[in-house]
Amino acid sequence: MSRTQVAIIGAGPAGLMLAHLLQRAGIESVIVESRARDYVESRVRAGVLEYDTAELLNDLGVGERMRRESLVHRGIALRFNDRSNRIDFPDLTGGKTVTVYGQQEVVKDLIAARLATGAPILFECAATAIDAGDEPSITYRDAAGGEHTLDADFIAGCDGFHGAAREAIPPDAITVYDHTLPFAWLGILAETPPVSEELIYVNHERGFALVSMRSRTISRLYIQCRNDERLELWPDERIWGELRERLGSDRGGPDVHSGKILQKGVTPMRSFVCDPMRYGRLFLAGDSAHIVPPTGAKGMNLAIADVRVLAEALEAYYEHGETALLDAYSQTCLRRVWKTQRFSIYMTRMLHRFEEHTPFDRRIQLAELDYVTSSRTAAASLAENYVGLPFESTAGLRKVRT
Ligand code: RFL
Ligand code: PHB
Repeated sequence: MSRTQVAIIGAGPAGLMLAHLLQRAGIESVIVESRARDYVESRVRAGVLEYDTAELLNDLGVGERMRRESLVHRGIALRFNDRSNRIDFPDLTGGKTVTVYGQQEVVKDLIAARLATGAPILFECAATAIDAGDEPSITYRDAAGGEHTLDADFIAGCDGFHGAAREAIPPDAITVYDHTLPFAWLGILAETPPVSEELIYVNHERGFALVSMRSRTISRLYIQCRNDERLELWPDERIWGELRERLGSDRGGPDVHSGKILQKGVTPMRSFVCDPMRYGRLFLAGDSAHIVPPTGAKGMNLAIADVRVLAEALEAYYEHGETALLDAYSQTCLRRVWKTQRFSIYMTRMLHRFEEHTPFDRRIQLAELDYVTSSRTAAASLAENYVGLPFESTAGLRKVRT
C-alpha cells in the first residue's frame, strides 16, 4: 500500500468525511491517524450539528444511528439579567433546526462505515514528513516505530490544530491570523439529565455558562474560567455551585442536579486562520487551517464544510482534469471561515465577562442581548448563522466542457 490518489492525514471529522465523499465519487484514499481507534472514538468535543451537516450524514447513508439517538433542537435560550429568552430556529429560518449528537458519535459512525467498505484507516500511524511538491508523498511512523512512505496525487491535511500538515508549509508562504481570548471554558460531562430541553447560553456577572447535553441522561456543562485555570482548584461541588449561581437556580432560574462527573477539562479559546489553505498539492481542511472559539458551536461544522468543497474540487479534477476548483479551494473556504469567525466572535463577545470592561461596556453588552432577543431581524441573523449558513456549491465554477 504505497500509493493512493489522496493521502488523508487525520481521522477526525474532516478526514473521515472527506474519505467518504471521495469514495462516493470513486476516488481512492488512505487515512493515516496518529492515535488509536479507541482514543479517537472517545474524545469528547463538539455536540451541535448544523442543519446541512446532519443532512449530509443522512445523504451519505451514515445517519441511521444519529436519527435514532440524536436530539433535534428547535431553538436555544440566551439568559441574562436572570431571565431566559428563546430564539426559535424554524420560525426564523424557514424551518431549520440543529441536531445535538456528540462529535465522537459522528466519528464512530464514519469509522464503522469506512471500515465496512474495506477501505483503509491506518491507526497509530503518525505523519512525520510531508512533500507537497509535484510528486507528493507523506512519511509516517507506525506503532512499532517503522517508517513508511505513501505516494499520492494530493495530500489532505486534516490533522487538527497541532498536526504536522500546516507545519510543513514554509512560514513565508502563508499569513496567519491569531487571536487569543483572555479566558477559557471549564467543561464537564456529567450523569445528570439536561437542565432544560434546549441549550442555554448564560451571560452572568461572574462569567459565561452553557448548559448542553449529549442525551436524555447525560449533560455537557461549561463555565467560563481563567486561561491558566488549574483543575485541582475545581472540586465537583465548586463546579455545581458556580453553575447554579450563574444559572440563577436560587432566583427562579433552571436548577441543575449534581450527578457523577465523567470527564473534566479546560478548553482555551482562540481564533486562528491560515491563509491560503493550500500549498502546492497539500490542502488543509478543518482545525489544521482554522480554529473558532466554541461559543458558536461551529468548529466541526466548518471542518465538514471545507471537505465538501475539497471533495467537489477533486471530483472535477479526476472526472475532467479540471483544476479551476482546486485553484479556488482556499478562497472558497475562507469566505465561509471568516463569516464563521465573525459569528463565533460575536457570540463570544456578547456572552462572556471581560475583565477590562468598563460599566459602559457592560451596558452595551446587555443592550446587545436585549436587542437580539427583542428584534426579529436581529434574532433571525443569529438563527441563520447558528443553524448554518447555506453551503455554496462550487460546481458553478466548473468550465463547461465542449
Ligand atoms: P480533529 O478532530 O482535531 O482531528 C484531527 C485528527 O488528526 C490526528 N493527527 C494526526 N494524524 C496523523 N499524523 C499526524 N501527525 C497527526 N496529528 C494529528 C489527530 O489525532 C486527530 O484524530 O480535527 P478536524 O477533523 O478538523 O475536526 C475539527 C473539530 O474536532 C473541532 O473543530 C470541534 O471539536 C470544535 N468544537 C465544536 N465544533 C462544533 O462544530 N460544534 C460544537 O458544539 C463544538 N464544541 C468544540 C466544541 C471543541 C471543543 N474543544 C475540546 C476544543 C467544544 C469543545 C470543548
Ligand atoms: C457542546 O454541547 O459541547 C457545545 C454546545 C454548544 C456550543 C459549544 C459546545 O456552543
